[in-house]
Amino acid sequence: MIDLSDLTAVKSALRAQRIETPSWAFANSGTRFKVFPQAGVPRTPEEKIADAATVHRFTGAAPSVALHIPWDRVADFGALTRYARDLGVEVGAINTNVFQDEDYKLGSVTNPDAGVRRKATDHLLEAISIMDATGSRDLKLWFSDGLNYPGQDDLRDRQDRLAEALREAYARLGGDQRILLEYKLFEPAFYATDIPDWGTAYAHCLELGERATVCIDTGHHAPGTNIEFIVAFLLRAGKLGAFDFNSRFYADDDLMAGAADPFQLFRIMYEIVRGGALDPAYGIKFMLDQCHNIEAKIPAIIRSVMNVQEATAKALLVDRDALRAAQREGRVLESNAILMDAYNTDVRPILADLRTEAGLDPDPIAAYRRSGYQEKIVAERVGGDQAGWGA
Ligand code: LRH
Ligand code: MN
Ligand code: MN
Repeated sequence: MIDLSDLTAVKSALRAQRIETPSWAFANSGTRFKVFPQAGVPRTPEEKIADAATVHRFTGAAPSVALHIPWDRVADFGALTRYARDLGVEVGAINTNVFQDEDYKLGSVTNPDAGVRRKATDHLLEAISIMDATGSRDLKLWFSDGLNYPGQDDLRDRQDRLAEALREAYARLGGDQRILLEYKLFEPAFYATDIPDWGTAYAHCLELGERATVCIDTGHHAPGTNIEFIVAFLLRAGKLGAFDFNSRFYADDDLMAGAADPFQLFRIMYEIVRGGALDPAYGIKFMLDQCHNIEAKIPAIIRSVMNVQEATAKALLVDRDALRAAQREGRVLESNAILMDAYNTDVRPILADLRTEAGLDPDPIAAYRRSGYQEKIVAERVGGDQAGWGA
């Protein structure tokens, strides 16, 4: 059993934890078969930010919101940043979108056509200008680029084109800005993706330099992939920059973080704790990247934040000294039991206490339901926005 008599260190680590919400998760989304519109969803970037601020108001743990360009393009990003701050949140990572334009049918930065590559690279540079205006530190890059058929294009040339575009974006970074490079096994391309895995992302980040690190989207792997191994490896190499948390059963399902496999989320967070990377000062961005197609969006995002907190609390409870000793002595069953003891501890009372101590309601979802916010947005917002897909 875990000793819960002194939770000072665990609580202070949890208090410092920050989880970034994605603007697009507040908007309508769907599969390629159907978008089920919900009443009260945001129609503008400002309304998405207001919803993100609401999640922060009830959780106290989500003080920034990632934007996706062009979905969140506005005329004045300085004004949008001030608007966010007035509501108590910061603008977080700027996500690029080079996957929704006719021109990108055969790829964006890896397209065989130099003109298309120029257009895609210019979008990356534009995103950095938006970071200048919003004070965002992170440029998050995901490319849908890839091939459907063997022979369709030259696999190796595409890597050269990718490296060239990344170099140009990297050279444009200023101050403490950095690139977070995301990978994804497949989809929309089915035969070959230009950044299919962490190894490819890592190799490109190494070429770029120290301000380029890898973003792990938990839904972007083959079934059964040991994601905590990737976390441990990248942390050791100083190349883990961010997470896009979500759950998957089969593909890039984008379900609530911690819903499909809370044990996996715990194992990931254990490697984070083990690597000393939980402290916001370490610089890892813990983001959500989800789509709530059939469930109510704001409570689903609150739930996801809570699930990440619970996995983290369990990871913090692992008796690391005992674990190290058992591991060194090769006591296999005991090592495993030490980890499982932490995982099997009910940490919800700890988090409830923490919220109460912070002046929050111990049950954020119930508090949200009671707040009347949902009724207010349903009444005020007519004709909600679509995040971008399924259109
Ligand atoms: C790609 C992805 C990437 C995008 C987001 C909307 O599947 O995970 O992070 O920017 O979805
Ligand atoms: Mn993602
Ligand atoms: Mn994804």
